[in-house]
Amino acid sequence: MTLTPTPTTTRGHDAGQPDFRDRVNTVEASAYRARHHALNMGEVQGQGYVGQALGSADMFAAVYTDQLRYRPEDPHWNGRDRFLLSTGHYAIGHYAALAEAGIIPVDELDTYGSDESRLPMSGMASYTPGMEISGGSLGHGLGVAVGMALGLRFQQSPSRVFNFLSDGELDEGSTWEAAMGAHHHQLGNLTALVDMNALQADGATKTVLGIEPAADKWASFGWHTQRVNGNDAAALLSALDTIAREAGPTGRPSVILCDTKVGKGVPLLEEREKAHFMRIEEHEWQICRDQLTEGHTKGSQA
Ligand SMILES: Cc1ncc(C[n+]2csc(CCOP(=O)(O)OP(=O)(O)O)c2C)c(N)n1
Ligand SMILES: [Mg+2]
Repeated sequence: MTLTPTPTTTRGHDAGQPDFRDRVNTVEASAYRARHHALNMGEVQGQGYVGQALGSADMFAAVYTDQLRYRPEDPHWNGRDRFLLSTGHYAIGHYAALAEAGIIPVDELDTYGSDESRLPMSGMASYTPGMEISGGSLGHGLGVAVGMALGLRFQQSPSRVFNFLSDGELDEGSTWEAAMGAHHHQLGNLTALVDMNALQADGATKTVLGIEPAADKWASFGWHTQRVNGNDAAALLSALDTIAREAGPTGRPSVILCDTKVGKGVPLLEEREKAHFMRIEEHEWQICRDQLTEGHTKGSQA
């Protein structure tokens, strides 16, 4: 299936303020295409972190289509905002967003996870344009983001830093050291987005190591904290708008805790029990695509 990415040139929260409903539509359309990209990539390997990609597609789309400043033809442009993927295994979702952003070609997604591909199954900065860090060792992304945000401020850069984390990373002490550091240095140019999908490799997050009340924890670490339905484009944009109004070189760092549904948009996968690393049978991929398309068509008509 050929899916055309949204044309991208200059974008960002200061690139003009189109009508809010238009912005929501843009996010939803991009997330829908990204979900198809993720299914197509998953099919190449027959398995993978497809549930996470489907669950977090709205988060990626909200940031990439609406907030991030970047130049698709020049991913290393010094004036870009930085998007750091802590959770290397979410690379499949990030590649879908990078294709949507025009940073990597949509056709290249077919090489996902193959030998010699620029798109390895775990995100690696040295391989992929637009991938700022290699994030497979969980719990380190926020620390790198803090250093980057501090460095950008020293350079008097207006660029912002976004860090995508998983709820499993909230079980790691290094994340909280970084959170403390961000508040200490008053990194108003730093935004963390956490995929609160309630899932980890060993089962439900609440059974591995409880992290609730997560919002209270971030707030007590001095962060501007919001918790939203991470599959609701309007809620994501409102939260991001609130932050963008206040974002600056100094001030409180911000976090958005995003409650998402693993496998979102594909009922067959939303119901899977072993959801962290899904094995999907050959005949099921088309069923997944059909369910995704059907749900989207129904949603558009509602
Ligand atoms: C430091 C570190 N410890 C353990 C792992 C092994 N690991 C890979 S994914 C994962 C689950 C982490 O939770 P989360 O990212 O919330 O899982 P998901 O929502 O993707 O199921 C673990 C423990 C790792 N990659 N890095
Ligand atoms: Mg999780």
